[in-house]
Amino acid sequence: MTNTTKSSASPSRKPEATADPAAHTVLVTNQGVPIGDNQNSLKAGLRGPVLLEDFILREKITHFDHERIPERIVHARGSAAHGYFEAYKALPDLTRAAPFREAGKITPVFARFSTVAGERGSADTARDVRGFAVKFYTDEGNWDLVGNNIPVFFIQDAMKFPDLIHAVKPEPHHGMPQAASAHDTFWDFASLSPETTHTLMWVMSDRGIPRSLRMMQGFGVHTFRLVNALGKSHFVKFHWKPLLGTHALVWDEAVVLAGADSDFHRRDLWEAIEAGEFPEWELGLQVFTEAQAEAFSFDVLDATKLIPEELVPVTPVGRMVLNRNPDNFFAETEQVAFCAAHVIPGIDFSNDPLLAGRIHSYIDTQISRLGGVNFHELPINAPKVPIHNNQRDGLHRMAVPTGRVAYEPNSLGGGCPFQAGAAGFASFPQAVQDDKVRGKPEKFSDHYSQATLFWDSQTPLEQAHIAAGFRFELSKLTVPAIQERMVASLVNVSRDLAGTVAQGLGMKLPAALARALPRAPKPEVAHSPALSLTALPGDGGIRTRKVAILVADGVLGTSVATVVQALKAADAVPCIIAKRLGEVATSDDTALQATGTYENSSPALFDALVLADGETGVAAMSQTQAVQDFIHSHHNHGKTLLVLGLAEVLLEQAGIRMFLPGGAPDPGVILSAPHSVAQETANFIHAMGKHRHTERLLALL
Ligand code: HDD
Repeated sequence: MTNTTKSSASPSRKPEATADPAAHTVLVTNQGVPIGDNQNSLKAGLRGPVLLEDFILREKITHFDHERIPERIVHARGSAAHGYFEAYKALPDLTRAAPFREAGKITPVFARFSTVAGERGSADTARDVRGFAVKFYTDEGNWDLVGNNIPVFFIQDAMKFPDLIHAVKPEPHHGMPQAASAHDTFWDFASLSPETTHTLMWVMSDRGIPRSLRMMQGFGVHTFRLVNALGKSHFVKFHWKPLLGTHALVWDEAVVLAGADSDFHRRDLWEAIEAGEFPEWELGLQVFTEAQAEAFSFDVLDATKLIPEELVPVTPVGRMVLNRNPDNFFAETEQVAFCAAHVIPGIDFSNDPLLAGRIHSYIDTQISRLGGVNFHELPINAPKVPIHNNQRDGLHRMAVPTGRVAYEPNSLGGGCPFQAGAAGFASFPQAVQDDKVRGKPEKFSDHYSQATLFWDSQTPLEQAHIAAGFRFELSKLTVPAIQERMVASLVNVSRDLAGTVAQGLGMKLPAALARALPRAPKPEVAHSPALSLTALPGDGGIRTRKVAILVADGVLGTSVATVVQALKAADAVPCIIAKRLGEVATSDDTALQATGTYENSSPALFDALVLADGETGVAAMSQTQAVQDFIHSHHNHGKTLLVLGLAEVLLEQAGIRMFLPGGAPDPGVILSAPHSVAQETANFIHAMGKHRHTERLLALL
C-alpha cells in the first residue's frame, strides 16, 4: 500500500524505513487494486471515446478534484515542526499539569508559526502579527498554547473579532491588498477602535517583520490559571524566549523578499532543522496572585495589556526544541487543529472575554475547515493517550468502537469508561455573582498608557522604524479623514511619534483624540527594557546565517577558501555567487564552485557579504551592476561586509563610507589585507554576530 500513514509526533526521529521497501512500490487504487497502466485512460479504440467504466481514471480525478480544503480564515499561511518540551523542574506548588510533573520530563510537541491576514500562498515576510501555536501531547491529553509573537491583542472582546478580521483582510469589492494592513478598511476600523493602539505599536515595530520564525518570542497573551493538586490557583502569563535572540528584517528587505523568496521563513525553518540546527525556546511564566492583579494599574483580563517584566519577572520553567520537519505538509501542518479550549488538568482559563470567544471559535472553525467533528482522530491531532468515551459516528469517523454500550452510566459495559472524578479535569471554582451586562470594566478604557510605555521603552532606531511603519501604512490610505483620526490617536501615545508620522503624510499635527478614560491610573513602570528587541540579543553566534561571497573569473581563490572554511566551522552557510553556476577560474587555481548567480540570488537573502580579492576578478566585478546592488543593499541594511584586498575599490565605486558620522570606523565594514585574511575573517564572524550594525542604520536615517 502506498498510502500508509505514519505516527506523527515522536519527539525526535523520523519514522523508521519499513523492512520491505519493495512492498511499497506497486501503484494501487484507494481500494488496493494494483494499477497496470497509470498513463492512459480506458478508451473504445485508440482514437475512440473514453469509457465511463474507467474507475481508475475516475477515482484519481475525483480525489484530485477534492484535494483542497478551506484554508484557515485567519493564520492561513503557516509553517510547522515537531519537537519536544523539557521541564527544568517539577512545579507542584503551582500546577498539577503533566508537562511540569518532574525535572527532565519530556512532552512531544508540534509547533506552527503563521501570519494572520494573508492567504495560504501569501508571502512570509508581510508585516503582520505572527501566530505561535504549540500543541503539547501530554500524558493527560492535548494542551494547546495558541499564542502570538506579540504579547497583546488588537481587541478586548471576542465580539469584535469578525470586524477586526474583515477590516484587515483584502477589501471585499476588489480582493486587494493581499497580506497587508496598509489599506483603508483596516485603518478605518483601527482608528475608530482606540483599544487597538497598543498592539498597533507592536505590529508597526520590527516585531511585525521578524528575520526568522526561529528568532521571535511567543506569548500566550491572555491571563491563564495554574491550578495545583490541592486546587489552589495562581494567575499566569506564558512567554517563549528564543535562544537565538529576537531579530528583525528591515522593511524594504521584507518587501524585496516577498518576491525573491516568498517562502523565506518557511525555508529558513526547514533548512535549519534539516541541518541539525534545532531552534529552541525557553518557556517562562509570569505568576501572580489575584491580590496582585487587583492592585495593578491595568486589568489582567484585558488582552490589550501586558504585565511589565519589571513588575512580575518571567521565571524559566522549561525549554522547547524543534528537531523534526513534518513528513507531509498537508497531513500535518495544514490539518493540525489548534484550539484555545484545549487545556489539561492543572491549567485553566481566566475570565478574559477575548479568551471566552476563542474557547468557542477554534472547535467551530475546524468543523467546517476539516469537514466534521472527528478532526481529533487525524494523526497530527490525536492525543498520545488512549481515548475512551461514548462519542460515536460523524463524518470521517476512523476509530472502530466495539461492543453495544455507548452511554454512561451503564451496567452492560461494566460501567466503563468511568468518570475520573478528582483525578480528572475540574474547573477552578471561581465565585461568580453579578448582573448579566454587556460592558467592560473601567480600566479597559485606558487605551494609551501601555502604548506609551512601549514607545518609551524602544531604542531610537526602533522608534524610527515604528514611525516609518505607521507612515508607510497610513500613506497608502485614500481617505484623509482616516489618516487624521489615526494620527490624532497617536498624539495620545507620543507627540514625537504623531509629529513624525504627520510630517510624512504632509498634514498638520491634529489635536489629540478624546480619551475614553481621561484620568487613567498611573502605570507602575515608565520604562520596560524587556519590551525592546535588543533585550534578547541571542548568543552572538552566526549558526545558519547565510553569507554571500561575490566572485568573478580571475579572483584569488585561496582567501575565499579560507573564508569559506571559517564560516563553515562557525556553522554559517557560505554561498559563492558569480555570473554563472559552476567552476570559477581563479588566478591561483584554487577550486571554487559558484552555487548562486547574480540572477537567482537577491542580496536580501543573505545576512552578510564578502567581496573577493584578485586583480582580474575585481576588475570584472567592477563592471557588474549586481555587485554594486549587493554592496548597497548590505550596507544600507546594516549588515557586515568583509572586503578582501583589492575589492576595496568596489566599495569606493559604490560610494560607501567606512566611517561613522563621529569619525569612528564602521565596525561592520572589515577590510582585509592578503596576509591577514584568517584574522579579519574571525573579526567578520564576530561582527556578524551582532546581526545588524545599528550605529550605521541610525546614521543612514
Ligand atoms: Fe485566533 C487561529 C492566535 C484571537 C479565532 N489564532 C489562530 C492561530 C493562532 C491564533 C496562532 C493559528 C493556529 C494554527 O497555527 O493553526 N487568536 C490567536 C491569539 C488571539 C486570537 C493569540 C488573541 C489573544 N482568534 C482570536 C479570537 C478568535 C479567534 C478572539 C475568535 C473569537 N483563531 C481563530 C479561529 C482560527 C484561529 C478562527 C482560524 C483557524 C483556526 O482557528 O484553527 O478559530
